[in-house]
Amino acid sequence: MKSRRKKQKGVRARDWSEAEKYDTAFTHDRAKHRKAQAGYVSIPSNVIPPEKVEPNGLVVSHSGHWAFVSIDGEEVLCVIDEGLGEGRVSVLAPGDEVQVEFVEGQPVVRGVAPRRTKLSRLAHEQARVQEQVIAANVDILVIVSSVVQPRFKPGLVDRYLATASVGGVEPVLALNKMDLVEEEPAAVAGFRELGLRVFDTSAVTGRGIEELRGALEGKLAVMSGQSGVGKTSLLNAMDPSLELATQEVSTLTEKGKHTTSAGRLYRLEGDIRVIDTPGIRQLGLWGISHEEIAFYFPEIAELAEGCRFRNCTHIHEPDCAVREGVEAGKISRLRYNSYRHIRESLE
Ligand SMILES: Nc1nc2c(ncn2[C@@H]2O[C@H](COP(=O)(O)OP(=O)(O)OP(=O)(O)O)[C@@H](O)[C@H]2O)c(=O)[nH]1
Ligand SMILES: [Mg+2]
Ligand SMILES: [Zn+2]
Repeated sequence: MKSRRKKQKGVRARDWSEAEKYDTAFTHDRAKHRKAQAGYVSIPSNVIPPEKVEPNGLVVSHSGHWAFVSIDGEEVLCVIDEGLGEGRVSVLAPGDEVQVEFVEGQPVVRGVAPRRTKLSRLAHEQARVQEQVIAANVDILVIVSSVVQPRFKPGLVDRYLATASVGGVEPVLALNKMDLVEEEPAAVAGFRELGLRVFDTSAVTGRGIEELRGALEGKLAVMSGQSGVGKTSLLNAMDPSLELATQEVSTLTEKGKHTTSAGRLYRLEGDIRVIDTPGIRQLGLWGISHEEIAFYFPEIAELAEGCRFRNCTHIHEPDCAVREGVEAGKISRLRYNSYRHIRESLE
């Protein structure tokens, strides 16, 4: 008779510690013996819903079915319950607070607590558009940009600012490789005027490193930016004992080589916790519609109250206070162009 039971969801965990036991005591049990030979034990799925999660661990890093979770100060390699996230590629993010259960000695991530804040982007994974959470429960987003090699991209900073705002994270800008130029790029003044805290840094000379450390003290932060801008180098500069791998940018294309391959949480000297992340090529916005994007440009939202039409897009309508503001120099043209680009990309 065919079994009517639905195939049970579970996790397949490699359990080498048990292998010896199976080999000796259970050789008569053929099924168990086969499993032991394959090196797997099967653990049934038992997901805990977010609101019921009582966290006992903090996700340090993860990949596929595995996660390193900090439990009582110790890093434990856990399997992730297959029922979590239902087919989503990224179920966890560094900084997630999770509940880990021990099933016959095997640690299993059973549930993820609701996130207080997050840094998310739109990702194309498994032929679907999905939310990719880069970091969870972070207080500060350090937008890392180099002034040259690779060159400064104000439009990318605008995308980060909107992303930080949606996720409830405070953004700061680390303007790195300042040892290679005389002056800040012109666009930076506009960001300062918007109230963004800017740190001129150099991982080579140590400029601005103490100030950046000061801003991160007692907090959980995430470093994000293009490849090669010096995210990992800044971590090394803040705590030389980390000795993390970095790599020079291509002299030909001035692009980074995607050295950091997975997000990972580090504890630095002096009560600082920072998540280093892989360099991004693009930052697709998640959780913002084209109608809403103006609200994430505070200076545009402010002037928009004076537009003739309530649903003014600030692109072609008559009596648009925003476009008048651009003409009058009250809104930076760079920011306005960014607004238009992002709006178009969301339509
Ligand atoms: N001159 C100069 N070079 C720097 C500075 N910071 C980093 N670099 C160099 O830039 C290159 C890239 O640095 P990484 O720290 O690997 O860059 P990353 O942002 O972590 O790159 P991914 O891991 O690929 O995302 C390395 O050769 C660093 O030595 C700086 O302040 N000044
Ligand atoms: Mg790196
Ligand atoms: Zn308008």
